[in-house]
Amino acid sequence: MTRCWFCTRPAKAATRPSSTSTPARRDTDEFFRDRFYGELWVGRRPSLGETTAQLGLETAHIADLEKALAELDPSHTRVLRGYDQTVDGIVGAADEGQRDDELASALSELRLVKDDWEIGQLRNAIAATVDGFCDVVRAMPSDRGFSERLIDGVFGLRARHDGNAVGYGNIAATGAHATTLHWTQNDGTVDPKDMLLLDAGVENHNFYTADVTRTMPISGRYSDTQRRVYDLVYAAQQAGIEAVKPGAPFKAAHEAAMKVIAEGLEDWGILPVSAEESLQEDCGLHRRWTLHGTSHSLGLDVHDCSHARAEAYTKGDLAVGHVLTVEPGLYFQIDDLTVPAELRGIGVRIEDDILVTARPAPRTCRPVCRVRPRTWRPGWPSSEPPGSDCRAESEMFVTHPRRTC
Ligand SMILES: [Mn+2]
Repeated sequence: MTRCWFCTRPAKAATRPSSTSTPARRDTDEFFRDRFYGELWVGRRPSLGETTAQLGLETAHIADLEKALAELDPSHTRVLRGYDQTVDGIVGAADEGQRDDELASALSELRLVKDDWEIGQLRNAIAATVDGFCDVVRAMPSDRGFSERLIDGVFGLRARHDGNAVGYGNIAATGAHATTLHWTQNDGTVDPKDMLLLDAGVENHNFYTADVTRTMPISGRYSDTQRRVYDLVYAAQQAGIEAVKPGAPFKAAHEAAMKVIAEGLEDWGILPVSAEESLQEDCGLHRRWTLHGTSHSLGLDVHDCSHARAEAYTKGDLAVGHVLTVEPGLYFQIDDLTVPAELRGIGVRIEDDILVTARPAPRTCRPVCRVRPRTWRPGWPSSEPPGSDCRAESEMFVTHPRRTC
């Protein structure tokens, strides 16, 4: 990384000449002795001049940063805080931070609608992610124990090879680990009779990330109980995706998915009240087993646009170009005595990345992966992908089969 800083300033103040020097080259001590930035240690890096040309922004040596920031008038400066402690510390916040909050919100809201280039980037990240899921299925033995690290590592290899890195820490959760929402330790021993919940996304070379989750049987075949939970979450996700359309509230997918979940739990005799009552704002007993929201914006960050004002995002309406996840889940903790013993320790989440389009777009309707595990058994994949019912007011980047991965 070049040691430069960027700052927008009124044009009249932008008098500092662009430096085209290469201060870290061989004629400096930095070249030889700086193990963080010296080129002898870390290799060639762009000069300030090269960086200025590449970005179209004025740059300066980082040694000048403190003085330049100290000269700024906080009442005429806004800082996107939380990214650089030095900048945060030197530039005071005016108006109790309100001006900075406005900047953060504005930047987030600019990212809500993705343009064609960004959509291409997300498709690129998702395609690599699909390949990563297939890699994992290919690598998993289905007839003996192995470590979750295998899953973590195989997906990580795809992410590093096809993209920049993983967009967030892989969640490679097997068995009861799947009931831990952010199981990133990934150090368990896999029992082939369990399911794998894999929540992972490749961050591509331009830093756009996918966010996909599949819950699949390690052996290639669900038990009846695993299938029952999977099918309910799948139905909830389909209902959520169907609710995604321009002009619909952002929360529509969540509400549609939760209705399916609550009704399913009522049918199973688990919910202590009716689904209708549970779905009331002041009740929500089903949330004991759903734990999280159904959707978030996706883009450069896995939780993109997180500083957008609620009225523009979570309490706003969907628009063409929004990209969001739809990812309901059901989690029965291993020690949850309020559910039948057979459900305890089962966690299922299914997640896809959805682009809001003006007209119904044909969904791809293909599994994330249809490869055989290393020890193939009949029943994998266990059903064909859905056919005629595959249209919605949204475009699925990634779809899945009814019951496999
Ligand atoms: Mn997600």
